Amino acid sequence: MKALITGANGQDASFLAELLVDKGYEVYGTVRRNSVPESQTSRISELHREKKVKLLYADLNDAASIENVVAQTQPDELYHLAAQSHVRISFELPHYTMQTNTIGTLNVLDAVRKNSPFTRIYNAATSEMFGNCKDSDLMQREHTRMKPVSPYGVSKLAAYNLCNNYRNAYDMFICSGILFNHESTRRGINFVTSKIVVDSLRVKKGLIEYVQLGNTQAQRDWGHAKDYVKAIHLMMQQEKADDYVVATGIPHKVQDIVDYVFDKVGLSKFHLRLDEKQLRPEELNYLKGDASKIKQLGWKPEYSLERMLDEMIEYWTNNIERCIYV
Ligand code: G4F
Repeated sequence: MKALITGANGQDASFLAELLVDKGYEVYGTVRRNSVPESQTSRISELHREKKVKLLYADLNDAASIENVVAQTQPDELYHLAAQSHVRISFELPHYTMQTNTIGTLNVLDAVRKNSPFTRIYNAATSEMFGNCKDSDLMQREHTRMKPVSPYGVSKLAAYNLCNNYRNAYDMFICSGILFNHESTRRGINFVTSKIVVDSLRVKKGLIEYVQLGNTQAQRDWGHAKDYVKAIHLMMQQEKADDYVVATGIPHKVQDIVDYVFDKVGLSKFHLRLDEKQLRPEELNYLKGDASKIKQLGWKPEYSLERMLDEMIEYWTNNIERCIYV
């Protein structure tokens, strides 16, 4: 089996590449040119060095480059994970976010349709598409109404709709995973879980005075990226393409993460400050996903939130010096 992963250096892509290599796949991945080349491969350097993942330059905003990699590799499975994935930054870069996430996905769909129509496609959709909609039991599932509250969410919903349209119109195999928040030691440090862990350790070391956050009352359904890439692979092995929610079903406040990490690291509530810059013009307040559909295929998450946070605290305790300020 041959797989192509767009955005090979992302958190999910790096775990997925490891999973696919373990399963005996020939794995290709796209990377964008970066003036700091080590940033292009930081999360997959080992797989790259050992030539277990072959890297190709491509950019979602350059349709010809996407077409080239699809035509060149003709993969059995294409995992489309590349995106501008930061919600708050999407308010600062709305055009770029729409272009990359929506038109970029269209570029992938067209490249496959024209050059490799039997390739199965996975599309990285997201719980951010729901916005503040929920069902009467306060959960989100595949058919919950979607009304996003960020340019990121809008861009992903448009891409999701394009995927469903291409699946029906051209009889293509396209699955979307509606993934709720998922973290790990490889999570970027400008996402809230990593930021809380890293900045708490910096406070403890006397490098900064406070952990500065935006809205700590928002609730998210956090899982582990390693568990979620197994769900991604599983949905791609089904006879029929479909869309699946991937979540734990357990919501927590951002404040709960702060309390847990502060307790573990040994900080008090006086080390937390509000950073107004981190408040979003419109906020998604509450996420709680119902993953019954993917669970019927045999998926279940293995990590608890606490185990994941412990893993992140341990990793960053040992690697804090390597962490660049953002
Ligand atoms: O960690 P976050 O930035 O994740 P967010 O916005 O929920 O998005 C992540 O999950 C989505 C799935 O639902 C993905 F589609 C998306 O690509 C991304 O992976 O923020 C989580 C919560 C938000 O409510 C935010 O307002 O934490 C709150 N928050 C409070 N202070 C903060 C901060 N978020 C960040 N990044 N930085 C803060 O200082």
